[in-house]
Amino acid sequence: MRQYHELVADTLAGGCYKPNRTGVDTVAAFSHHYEVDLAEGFPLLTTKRMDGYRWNSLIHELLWYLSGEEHIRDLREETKIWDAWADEEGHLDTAYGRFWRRYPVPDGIGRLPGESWPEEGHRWTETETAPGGGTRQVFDQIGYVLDSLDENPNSRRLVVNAWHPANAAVSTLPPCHYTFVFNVQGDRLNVHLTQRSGDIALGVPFNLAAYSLLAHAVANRTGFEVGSFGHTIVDTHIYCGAGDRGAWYDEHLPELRAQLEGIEDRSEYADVREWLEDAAPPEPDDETGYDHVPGLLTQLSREP
Ligand code: UFP
Repeated sequence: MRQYHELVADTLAGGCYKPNRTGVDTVAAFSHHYEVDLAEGFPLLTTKRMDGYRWNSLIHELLWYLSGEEHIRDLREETKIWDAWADEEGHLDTAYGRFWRRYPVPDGIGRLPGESWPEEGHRWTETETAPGGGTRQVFDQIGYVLDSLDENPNSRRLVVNAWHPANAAVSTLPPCHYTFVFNVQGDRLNVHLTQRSGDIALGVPFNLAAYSLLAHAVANRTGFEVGSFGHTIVDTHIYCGAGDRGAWYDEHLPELRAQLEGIEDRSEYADVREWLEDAAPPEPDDETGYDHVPGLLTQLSREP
């Protein structure tokens, strides 16, 4: 897929070296946007394996989000992708689906003290029992979007937000793909996803496929033609260090190199291909672990 290969190429050509919390260093770049017209075909990468267990995981993860569950007891019957982030009982503090379907709302939010929550707000709110006892009010963002697409499809407020600052501040993995917007143009339903952090080799291929699938599902349910998927990624990165997670990450560069082989117009990517052909996963220095930095920067500073 041209847009994905451009993302790889732009990050490698324009990115800079960036250590991060994982201990495996990245080549990272700031703010990339692309669009895919879903009416022309489904954006499942063919240059990377996305079938079998991987596709099954993607579907069940999306269904789990839509269920609004805050535990993975059912999900882990199907896929292990969230196991590492959950406790023995299956609870985890990353809360995509929970916030999609049950975003916490203090009673009377947005109102002055003493004023009541407007009647129409109750359509999508529910009172549920909080884990520690007592009750809390929650808001179903997906329900709101589906109803609005029926009743007011030209709305520019069809936002679903998975980011809760207080949760994000303490979560072991705050949402990467943290907000998305539905947008109708004519009879086409478009979806735009904003992602704060995108692991190009591992995460992004699944993120773009999952939201494209969601676009199809919502278009199907609401009677629109499927439109485009737009994706903005703030920190795009490729892991290339040989840190404590070792050989697993060393596969990213060779794998992306293989994927770029598939690009049709090779002239556009000549320098990136050259870079990739030369690049080897950097070895960590005994003392600092970062002795590959100068070499990496020299390679990255080549004029395009
Ligand atoms: N990541 C993705 N997509 C996801 C997901 C994680 O690319 O759907 F859950 C990657 C991005 C980053 C890491 O490399 O996982 C999260 O680390 P951080 O929170 O430090 O950005």
